[in-house]
Amino acid sequence: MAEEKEAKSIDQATVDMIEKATQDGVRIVFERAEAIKPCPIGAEGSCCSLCAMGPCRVPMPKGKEETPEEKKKRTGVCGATAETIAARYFTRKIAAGAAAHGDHGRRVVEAFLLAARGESADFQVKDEQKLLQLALDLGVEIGDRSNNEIAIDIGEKLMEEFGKQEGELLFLKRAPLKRQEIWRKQGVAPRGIDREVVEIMHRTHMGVDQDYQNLLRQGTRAALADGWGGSMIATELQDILFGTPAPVLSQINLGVLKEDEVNFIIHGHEPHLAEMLAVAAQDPEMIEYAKSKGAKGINLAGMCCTANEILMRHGVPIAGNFLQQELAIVTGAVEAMVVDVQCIMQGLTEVASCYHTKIITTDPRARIEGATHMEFDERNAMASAKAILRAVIDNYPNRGKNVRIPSHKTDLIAGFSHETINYLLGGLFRASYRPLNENIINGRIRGVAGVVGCNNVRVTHDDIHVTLVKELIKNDVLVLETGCAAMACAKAGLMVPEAAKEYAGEGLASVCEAVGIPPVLHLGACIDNSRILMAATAMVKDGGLGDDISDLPAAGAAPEWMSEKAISIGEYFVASGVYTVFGVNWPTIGSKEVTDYLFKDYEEKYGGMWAFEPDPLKMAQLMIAHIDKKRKALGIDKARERILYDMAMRRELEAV
Ligand code: SF4
Ligand code: MSK
Repeated sequence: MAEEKEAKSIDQATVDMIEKATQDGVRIVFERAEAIKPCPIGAEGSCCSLCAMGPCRVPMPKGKEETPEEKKKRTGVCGATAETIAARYFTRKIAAGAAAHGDHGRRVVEAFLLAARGESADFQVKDEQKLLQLALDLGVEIGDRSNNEIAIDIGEKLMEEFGKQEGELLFLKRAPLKRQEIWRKQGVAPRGIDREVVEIMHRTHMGVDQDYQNLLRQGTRAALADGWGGSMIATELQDILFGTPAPVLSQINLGVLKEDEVNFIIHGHEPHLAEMLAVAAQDPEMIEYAKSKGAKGINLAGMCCTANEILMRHGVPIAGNFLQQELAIVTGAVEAMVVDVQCIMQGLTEVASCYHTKIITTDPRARIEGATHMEFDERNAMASAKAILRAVIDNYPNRGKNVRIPSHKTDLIAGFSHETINYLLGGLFRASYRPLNENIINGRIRGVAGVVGCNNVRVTHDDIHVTLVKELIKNDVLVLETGCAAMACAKAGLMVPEAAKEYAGEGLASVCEAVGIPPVLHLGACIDNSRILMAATAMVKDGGLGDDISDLPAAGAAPEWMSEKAISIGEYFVASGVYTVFGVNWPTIGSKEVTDYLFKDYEEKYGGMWAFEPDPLKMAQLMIAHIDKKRKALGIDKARERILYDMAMRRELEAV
C-alpha cells in the first residue's frame, strides 16, 4: 500500500488556498519545502561554517554506538569537537533571537522618547496608570511632573539598558528573589542587552570559547537579556504608548478578507505603523478615497505578530499565521501587504507578481528585492501611514477576476494582558492572582502551560499546536498563548468561552465558566512572552505555590517552532525555571553531551530544562507529568487525585 502523504494543514482555508495556488501555477512555501529537504547534518547542529577551512561536518554516526576512539576523531579541521560545534550553533541562534527582540525593543524606546519629547505628535501616552507603575518600579520621580516628563526619564533609563556594560538589567528585580539568586550564582544575570549578544558573536568566532558549558552559559545570559530585557521593555512601553490590552472580540482566518473592499494586510512585528494604519483606515477621508476607486470600504487585517499587536489593542481581525502569508495573496483579493521586520518570507514578492498585490516594505532595516519601499516616518506617523494607505487604495482597480476568498473565519477573544488576567480572576477592586492560585491548589486547574511559537512547513500546519492544546485543556491545564501558536488555536475555536464546555476538563471548565474566559488565553505577540514571565512571577508572589517560578505546576512548549527567536524564548523560559518542550526537530542532537546538558543538567542549575518531542500527545503527557511532579512537591496532589477519579468515571460513563 502506498504510504499516506502527510496533510499540509488541518486548516481548511489553508488547504483550499494551497489548491488554488497549484491551479494558478504559483510556487508557494509548501511546494518549495518539497523541493528542498532539510540538510540532516545542519539540522542536528553538526555543521560548522565559521571559518574558510570548513565548512566541517561532524554528524553523529547513525545506527551504531560510537566508540571513544571514533568520537575523538569526530572534529572539525581546527579540532573543534561535536560538542563545541553544536553549542556554538545553538548559542548563535540565541544571539539572533535575542538581537531581533532587542532591536524591536530599542525601536519602541525610540518611538516612546519621540512621543514624550513632543517630536511625534501622533504618538502619546495612552496608559497613564502603567506609566506611573513603571516609574515606581524604576525609581523615576513622579511628584507633580507631567506624564511626558516622567516618560522621558523612563525612556532614557530603559534606553541605557541596551548599551549598559556592567551591573544587571533593571527588570531582573521583578523576578522572584530566589530566581534572582539563581541567576547570580550561575553567573548569567545579564549586564546589557547588546553586550550579551555581541559577546556571543565573539565567543563563537573561530578559536575562542571551546567549552560547551561555558558557551551555553553565555547563551543563557543573552536569552535572559531578551526575556527580562528587550522583550519586556518592548511590551511595557508599547502598552503605555498604545494601550494595555483588555478582552476584545474579533475574527481570524482568510475569510476575514472582503470581496468588495480594499483589503490590505499588515505583516511583521512592530506595532508603530500598524497602530497608525488602524486609525487611518477609519478616517472618513480615506474611506471616501477608497469609494472613489470603486470599493465599498477599507478592510485592514493582520498577519503574524503585527496582527497580534493590533488584534490585542483594536480588535483588528487576523488573516492568518506564518504559513498563510503567501496564501492571503493567492486569494487574489489583497491590494497590498505592508511589512516591517521578521518572519516575512522573501517568496512573497514572487507570489505577488502572479496577482495584482503590492508588497510594501516600510523599514530601512528590511528591504526586499521586487517590493515597493515606502519608509515609515515616526515623526510624521499619520501622514506617513496615510501615504502608504493611499498607495494601497490606488491598487484596488487593478484587482483581477481570479479571486477566491475562503469562507472560513472563527470568532476569538483576545486581549489577555497579565494585568487583565489579574482583574478577571481577582475582580476590579481586589485584582490579584489569588483566585487562580486557589483553583490550582484545590485542583480544579491542574496547572498552567505557555504554548507559543511559529508554524513550520516540516509538520502539518497548525496540527501540533491544536492537538497539544486540546489535550492540555482536556486535562485541566489552563493554556496561555502568544504568536502563531495563539492563531492556530483561535482558528480551531479554542479562544471563545464556549470552548471550555466543549473541550476543557471538568475542573478547568468550571473555572472558565464562572469567570467567563476561554480555556486558552491569547496574551499577544512573540515579544509578549514577557507577559507570561510576569504572570508566573505574580503567581509566585501571591503565595501558596512555592517561592520560585520553578516551583509552579507549569510548563512551556513551542510545538511548531522555526525561528531563532523561539530558541531564545525557550532558553529564557528554561533559565527562568520553566520545563520547556520543543517539537519539529532539535538543533543539538549531533552532540549527546550538549543535549543531555540542556535536557537534564539544566534542571539542577536552573530548576527548568529543555525537552524535545515531536508528537503532540506525547508532548502533552510530558508537560502534564511535569505539572503533576510539581503539584506533588507542593503537597497539593491529593485534591487533584479526587477530581481525576471523577473525570475517569465520567469518561467511562460516556463511553458506554
Ligand atoms: Fe571547521 Fe573549525 Fe573552521 Fe568550524 S571553525 S569551519 S570546525 S575549521
Ligand atoms: S510571528 S516568530 S512565525 S510565532 Fe512572531 Fe509567528 Fe514565530 Fe514569527
